[in-house]
Amino acid sequence: MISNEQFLKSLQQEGISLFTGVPDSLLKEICACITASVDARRHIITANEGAAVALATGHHIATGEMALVYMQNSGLGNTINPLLSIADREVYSIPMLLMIGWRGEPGVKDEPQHVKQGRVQNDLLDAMEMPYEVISADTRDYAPVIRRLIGQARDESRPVALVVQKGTFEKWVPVQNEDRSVHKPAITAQLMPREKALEEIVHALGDDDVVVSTTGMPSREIFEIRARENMGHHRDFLTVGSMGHCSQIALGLALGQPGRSVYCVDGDGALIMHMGSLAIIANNAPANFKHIVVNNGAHDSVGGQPTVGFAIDLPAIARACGYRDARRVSDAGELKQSLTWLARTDGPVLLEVRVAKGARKDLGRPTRTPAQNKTDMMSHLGNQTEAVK
Ligand SMILES: Cc1ncc(C[n+]2csc(CCOP(=O)(O)OP(=O)(O)O)c2C)c(N)n1
Repeated sequence: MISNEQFLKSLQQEGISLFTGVPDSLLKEICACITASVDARRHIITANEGAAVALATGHHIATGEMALVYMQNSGLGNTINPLLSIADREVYSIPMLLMIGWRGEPGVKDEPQHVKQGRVQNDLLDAMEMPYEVISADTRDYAPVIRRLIGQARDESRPVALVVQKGTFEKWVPVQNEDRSVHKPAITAQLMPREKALEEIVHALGDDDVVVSTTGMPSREIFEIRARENMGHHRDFLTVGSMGHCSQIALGLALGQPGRSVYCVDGDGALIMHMGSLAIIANNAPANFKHIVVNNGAHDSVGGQPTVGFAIDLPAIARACGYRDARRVSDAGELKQSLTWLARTDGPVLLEVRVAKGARKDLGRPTRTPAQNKTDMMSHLGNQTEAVK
């Protein structure tokens, strides 16, 4: 395995002077090392991966230097437009190093939403004419790989990519008092666990209400709560991929099913990733749209890296976009009362629930496939759909 500190040092020695991106579970050790070791002004977790490519572009124009843009391969889609229409050699020709976590690599067991992405990833890079190299835990001599890639980025003034296989980096153990980031992890100890908040939310739902929940652990927890309580899974659309888009899936449902309440259970990282969707929801103003943001100030599902979730006023943002009303709660008593308020108030309406970071170690994964999940919900809504085994 590769030492995080040594790897970071190699990047810095080759001239990387800004670190940016959206975290990934497969890169969580190196991301944690960067967070702790690099000054916060030189490490910026962006709203989405495309924004990181744009930030790297601005950094190069301002300094003549190069940034590292890290992401899970799910984020590659968010980068295609800025890569091809800004950074590409045929446009502004901007050097940068992408570091891509290879989820769903063929032959490595992974969740359904990662399988195809992992299979087509290198073809996508080829189609973009992106030079790339792959490293793994066995790549002893990674320094020449970094040198070669960064050299090519600089000489040809273009983006290049480093693809990282699962298990490449050593476990990163923080040295006390070493954290140089100003994005200190949010203090969440006194807040309720996310799973407890989700339990309250599920209990408050009516039989006809449906849920569209966000990518990562919140959906896994909702699945387990429904299983534990024998409630069935047909009322919940668990958005396993497409981080940041669950609110627009919920908008589609709310507009198409005006007779029932649609609860969008969002994450702070996901909502911030495509925050413009709030304005579109408000403008369409479905009275049955109930937005709950479970805010732990972190990308908890991929390692707990900080978001700006606790630094912004989400209810004020929702109101400014045109939501009819919005509230914040941070304890279980307030949550119960506010869920009654949410059920009774015409939407679009938003409830921010501040919760603690962290999840159960033994949290499982949905046992219904995404296709079964869709069919279950469509049948529940009385819609024809193709049969799924
Ligand atoms: C486009 C994209 N980028 C990155 C990821 C990897 N990813 C999955 S869940 C997640 C964090 C979500 O954070 P948040 O919405 O705050 O929910 P939490 O996990 O904290 O409950 C990330 C970064 C992804 N699935 N898709």
